[in-house]
Amino acid sequence: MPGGSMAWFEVGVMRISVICLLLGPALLAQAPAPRYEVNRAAGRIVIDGKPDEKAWAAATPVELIFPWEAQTGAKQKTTARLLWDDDFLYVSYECADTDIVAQFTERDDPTYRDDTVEIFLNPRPAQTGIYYGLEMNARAVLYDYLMYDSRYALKRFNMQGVQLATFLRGTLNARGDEDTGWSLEVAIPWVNFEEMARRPEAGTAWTFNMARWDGVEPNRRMSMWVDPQQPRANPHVPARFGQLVFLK
Ligand SMILES: [Ca+2]
Ligand SMILES: [Ca+2]
Repeated sequence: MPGGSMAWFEVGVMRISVICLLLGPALLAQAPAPRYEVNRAAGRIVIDGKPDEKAWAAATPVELIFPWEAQTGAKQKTTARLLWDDDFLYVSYECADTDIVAQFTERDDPTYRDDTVEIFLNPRPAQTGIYYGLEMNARAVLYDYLMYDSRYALKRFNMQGVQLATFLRGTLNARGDEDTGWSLEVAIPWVNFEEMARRPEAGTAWTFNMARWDGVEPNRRMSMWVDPQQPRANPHVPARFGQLVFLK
């Protein structure tokens, strides 16, 4: 039958594709997931964009990496730190930046087009279908959402009681001069996660990743805590999140 071999060929290709789809996540899962051990905040943290309180000294700094060499934006350093207490998860970012640019001003605007830092939190790592996203620009504007199936950012979900501030060492949106950088502090109340998980206790493990979008089109660059191993910039790979382990 003339069509027979073609049909067999197509089925064969389909089988190979299915095998690749099945094996892909398994192969990725073999790479050890990085682990961030988050310490308790020993003292009060004032959310003013400057992570200079004594408590921050106890937080382990991590530097974001640049997974996508094809991007043309400058490779500017970002250092992130996390802490927790009974009420909040605290995250700070320190961003070296020679040109601070951020246009969006309203909640849930697409802040990822600005100079922005991001965190993705999965409080129930046994599943990867849904997680929380916060994308915060240099003006301290929050785009928060529930990410469903790595495809649908349900932005009408609004977190309650988030405290967020930035501090700029430079001039916002003035393109002719040279800036030094900006920093951000955010405090996220645990109540926002209560439909998916209890408040963490010592030993609890969530998963998460962090990212930064930097630069102005056409020269932009995304940096990440954990490389999501994607051909193009895409942080929405919850199977590639690292561990967030809460310490006493
Ligand atoms: Ca502070
Ligand atoms: Ca929202």
